[in-house]
Amino acid sequence: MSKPLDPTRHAGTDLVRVAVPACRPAGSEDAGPPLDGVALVTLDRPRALNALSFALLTDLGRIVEALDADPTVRAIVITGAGTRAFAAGADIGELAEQTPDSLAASEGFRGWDRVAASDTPTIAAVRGYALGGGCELAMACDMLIAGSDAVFGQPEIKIGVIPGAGGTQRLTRAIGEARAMELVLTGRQIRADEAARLGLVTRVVPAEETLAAALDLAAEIAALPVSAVRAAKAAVRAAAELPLAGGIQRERTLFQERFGTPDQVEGMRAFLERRPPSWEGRPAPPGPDHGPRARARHG
Ligand code: CO8
Repeated sequence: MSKPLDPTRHAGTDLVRVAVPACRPAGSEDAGPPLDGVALVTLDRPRALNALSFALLTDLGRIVEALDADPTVRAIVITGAGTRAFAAGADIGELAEQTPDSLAASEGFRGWDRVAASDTPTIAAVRGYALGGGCELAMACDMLIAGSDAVFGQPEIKIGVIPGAGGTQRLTRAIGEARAMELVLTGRQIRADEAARLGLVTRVVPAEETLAAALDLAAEIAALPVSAVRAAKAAVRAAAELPLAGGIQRERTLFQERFGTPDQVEGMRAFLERRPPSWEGRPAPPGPDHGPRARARHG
């Protein structure tokens, strides 16, 4: 059994580690100070290639829920311990014991669902295998940074089942029906470069830079006004969930709702006054090189 999560301290468990604020990995070119607003969640069963046991999935769901409710957390990176795998799928030893009824009653699916439901932006940092439920977890994140050693696939067909945590739906939306059909019906694994060509990943980076690249992306997002980031995420997500007219209407509503918010008022005023913005709940960043105008002026 894993240790219970202390949501007030984001303590993590034996199976899912948490760091808030996250630090760039030791040995990175620029390790630097902790990354304000960035949480790092690490699936921690490296000897089983971070296979997603029911206990791990329960911990993951609770941890992401607690992070998502914490206003100081503005971006979440999810990765796997070690270099061999993000996660090689749901735990097949446990799955082998299941029945239709036990799965229908299972809380396990909540792990994936909670990540997908997060209002806080999520980024998967994938090295090695992201297979089955591992690929589905990476796809449940908003962005996906792949190391050059990453391998993706939905191999469930080879063990007599099908993807069961969103794979048939998210893969199809990400890469199109014909390509998803081939991968799901054959269980073929694809390497990072092919995944990038198909549009499954945000970016491929050298393997050893994967986590740092994901954390840097998270820090870039965490520096922006959180209310606008959440609205932007909701609008992009609507594209996958609504027909075009409904999605455009959702975007329009979210856009209009920005007006009169402290971040909209401050962001536009700061632009016009040629000074760095001071986002809600946070002090203005030091120095003259902040804000869209400053950036434009300094190239
Ligand atoms: N489950 C449990 N244990 C695993 C898993 C897994 N998915 N994957 C790897 N392991 C374990 C191995 O059993 C092995 O343990 P041990 O050393 O104790 O024998 C250890 O990890 C290392 O694995 P290998 O020795 O197999 O390493 P290789 O380098 O030879 O192979 C592979 C690596 C190719 C990744 C191989 O391990 C493999 O094919 N793994 C299974 C991949 C797979 O089929 N994944 C899909 C699982 S089904 C699924 O994800 C459904 C999701 C929806 C479920 C919803 C439930 C609520």
